[in-house]
Amino acid sequence: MKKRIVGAAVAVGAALALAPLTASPAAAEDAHLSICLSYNLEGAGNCQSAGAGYGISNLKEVAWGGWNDTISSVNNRTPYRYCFYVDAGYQGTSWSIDPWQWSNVPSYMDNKISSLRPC
Ligand SMILES: [Ca+2]
Repeated sequence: MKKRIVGAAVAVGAALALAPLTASPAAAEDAHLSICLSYNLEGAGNCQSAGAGYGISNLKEVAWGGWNDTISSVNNRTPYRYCFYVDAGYQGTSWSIDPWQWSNVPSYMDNKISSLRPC
């Protein structure tokens, strides 16, 4: 009985010791990277963040969905090129921004973006 308890404690200790090693530094860093979407020009005011590497197929369906058709500038703080579309489902007229760049949304896309994804 005593031997089994000791064995279990060792197993738990080993699992805890391994946990930090399984998360790669790159993955941990990615969690802090994001696309910052602003409804003002030049990133002024509040922005909403989309996680690095993820797409949003319909801005109406996210918690901050009131931002559909409102985005006027974008700050891409990720290593991914991102494409933006005037329609949900990555459809319609599109525009892209390179990694680590920020830009005002071009006039033909201003206040029209409804979806975005790495591309
Ligand atoms: Ca739209």
